[in-house]
Amino acid sequence: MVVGKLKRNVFWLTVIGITLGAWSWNLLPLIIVKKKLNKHEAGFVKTHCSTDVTTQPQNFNSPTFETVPVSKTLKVCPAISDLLKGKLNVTFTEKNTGRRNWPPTLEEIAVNNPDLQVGGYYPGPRHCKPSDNLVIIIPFRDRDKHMRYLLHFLHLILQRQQARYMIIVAEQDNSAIFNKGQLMNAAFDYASKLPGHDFNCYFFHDVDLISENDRLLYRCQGEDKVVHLAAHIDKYNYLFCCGLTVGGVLGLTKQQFRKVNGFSNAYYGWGGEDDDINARILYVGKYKIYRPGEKFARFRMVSHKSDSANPKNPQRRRLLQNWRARQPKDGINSLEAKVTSVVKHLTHTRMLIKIKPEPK
Ligand code: UD2
Ligand code: MN
Repeated sequence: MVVGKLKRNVFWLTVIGITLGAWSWNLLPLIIVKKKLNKHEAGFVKTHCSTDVTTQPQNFNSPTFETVPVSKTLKVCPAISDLLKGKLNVTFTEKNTGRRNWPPTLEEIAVNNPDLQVGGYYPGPRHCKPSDNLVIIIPFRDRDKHMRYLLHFLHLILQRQQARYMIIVAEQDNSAIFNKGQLMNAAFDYASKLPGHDFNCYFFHDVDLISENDRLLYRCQGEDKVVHLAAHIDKYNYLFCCGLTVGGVLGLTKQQFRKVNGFSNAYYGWGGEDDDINARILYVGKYKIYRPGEKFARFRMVSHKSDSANPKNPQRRRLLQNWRARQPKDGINSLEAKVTSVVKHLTHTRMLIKIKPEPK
């Protein structure tokens, strides 16, 4: 009797055990997927609704970020895309365009670029695999018109170049003196950690510079060279002179930017930060600087006055003198700027960044 009861109990316990086991086994993949999703979302849903006047309608700010996996079977895109047009008609004068409004609005730019995904992300052409995974970082405050000119031209250029890319506008969130280095570093930090992407090439891009030729490629050139594109600008009669170093449009791989410790955070106001990173590139990274020839590398600068909150930095020469002593501990490893919001428009990711106040 007792033995029979024991056998029955063992039987039922086994049945319950197997049922529970199978149930949790079925649930397991679901639990894992959910965990991944949460992790994935956490990277993107820092997004807040924007109060910015240039904000697009809410549906453009969807909190999800669709990353389209690039098929492994695709061939790498040709080194020179056959979609390139060459010289472009870059104009800032409305009457030269035959349009009613110039520059276009963000909504119009989005409509002109139907393959963009939220955050200003373009996954690359459908039929080939781009060689780089590119991020364009634009330091910004109070230059709305310039930004729309740039976004209008740059999206079209990059898509014809068959790049896979994302555009980030790194906007200073306070009225303190402008600090371009901190904005660049904060945007690099954000982009280089975005889940689902492995951005390997970063172009730091003044908002007011437009390439006049789409044959000038936004592409990194390996680990031993950094790329300086903006050596010939209409404002300076296309002469590479007058103390220009690596300002304007500068491209580094992720590894190169980390090696030099990014930009210095110490330059408040106009000037110096470009010369400082120039020294880091040459003497810490020991990289060469690749400057494509003037045939293609020509830029127009939207004319602008100096910004009242970006006065010439009186400390810039003194700071530059001791760049080497600061470099190991002043850069992406010591960044104290705070990202206050990230808003994903169709045309770009807009980061608002509170920079560290200038030490007294
Ligand atoms: C030169 C450099 C630039 C930078 C600067 C000194 C070139 C071609 N450019 O530009 O890279 O080193 O000198 O700091 O060598 N900005 C705003 N709002 C502001 C102030 C600046 O958005 O209120 C951004 C914007 O992206 C602008 C950039 O910072 O294009 C550089 O400032 P700039 O255009 O006033 O300086 P510029 O033309 O002398
Ligand atoms: Mn400028």
